[in-house]
Amino acid sequence: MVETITSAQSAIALEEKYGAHNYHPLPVVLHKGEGVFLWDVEGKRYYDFLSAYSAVNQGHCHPRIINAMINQAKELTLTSRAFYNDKLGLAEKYVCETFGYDKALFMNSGAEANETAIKLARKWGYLKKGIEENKAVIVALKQNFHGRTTTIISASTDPQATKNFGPFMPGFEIVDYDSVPALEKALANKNVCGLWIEPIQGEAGVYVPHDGYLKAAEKLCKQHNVLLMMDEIQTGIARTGKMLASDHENVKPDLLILGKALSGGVMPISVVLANDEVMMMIKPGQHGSTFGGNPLAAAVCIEALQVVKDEKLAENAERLGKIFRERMTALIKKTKQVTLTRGKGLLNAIVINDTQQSETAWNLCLKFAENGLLAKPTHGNIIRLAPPLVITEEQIHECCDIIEKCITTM
Ligand code: IF1
Repeated sequence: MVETITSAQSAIALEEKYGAHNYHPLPVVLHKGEGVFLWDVEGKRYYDFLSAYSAVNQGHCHPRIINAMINQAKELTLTSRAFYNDKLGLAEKYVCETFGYDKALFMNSGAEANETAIKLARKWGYLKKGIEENKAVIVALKQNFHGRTTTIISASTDPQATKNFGPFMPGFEIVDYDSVPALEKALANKNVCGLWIEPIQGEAGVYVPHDGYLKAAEKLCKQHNVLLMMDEIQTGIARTGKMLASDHENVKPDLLILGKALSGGVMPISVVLANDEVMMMIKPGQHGSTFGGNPLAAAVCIEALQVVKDEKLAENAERLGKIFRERMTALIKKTKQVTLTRGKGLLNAIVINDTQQSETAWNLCLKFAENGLLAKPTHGNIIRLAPPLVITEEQIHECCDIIEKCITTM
């Protein structure tokens, strides 16, 4: 007989005993999700202000996405890429037309998509830019987060991500985020094949660069014949108020890296988009994945993106994001507990008046949970607030009331 979980305590105890301790979750055991809401095993309802790290922009268990998944699952789920299937081409065409690129390469996790972009940039660097073998350099930014593979963490500046996981992959140069002079200097090196950027640094604490930074990066890349590799895994798919965060500055990356909400959170789907000059560098047998581009993912991806367009989620994020930040700005005037709010669209953070090492943000998140709202600190004093994009104006105000009440009575 299959065991079932009857209490929050027993669920937590099971994970503690049998699961690796690679996370420190809030003590909430979730059982069900619908739209902006989650329910725990005791039936308590919460507003979700994490959205599975922006993977469920379309809301939990969106009926259209779930239906697309079920219908495809009944037909065919996986063939491998040893054969063609009748869904992959449709998804490739759909994402190419949506984002304006010649070709798409589907993978699964965000980390894999970044790995794919690194390989593409290097291959292009050797074959097109004429970089000497094994000398290619990718420029990355301080406090970046691109995933957790050994190559990706080789570009990380966070000791949590790197300590005792060496030796590391060579070929990365790390420069200051949001500094154009730093890019000018780094990209002048003739061995640089790619500049690897998050348009807003999520894990670092929702750092929004100054207006014009991405445009300047794009211009410098063109000037120095360097590929602009944009990691929009967290910022893409309407989260920041446009389909892509790059759209705010009319920037068109050479390599566009997407994941998370590309599936609406129902399965891992990621993709790298590029034009032929870059994508055609990879020949049969040189890159791939058993699950990448499977027909189930293809069907889900098309529906997940169509929902974003049909429900105008970018417009909703843009409009409600403004209201949200206005409310937080008003809160800052009322209390000394919050010092700053920043973000774009519905990717926002508040900074608590305390040190990075403090537990204030954690304790505040516990209080949010008690009051029916789920969020998670990114650092000791920063809380990321990112609800599903299907949230309504009335709900945003209700959530701001909860946040305000918790903070002012802290
Ligand atoms: C975890 C943060 C979010 C990402 C960007 C690639 C990936 C991510 C810009 C890798 C993943 C996640 C993973 C999650 C925590 C999380 C996160 F707190 F670290 F910053 F979203 F806010 N590029 N972000 O944000 O994608 O391989 O995970 O599919 O626990 O690691 P993945």
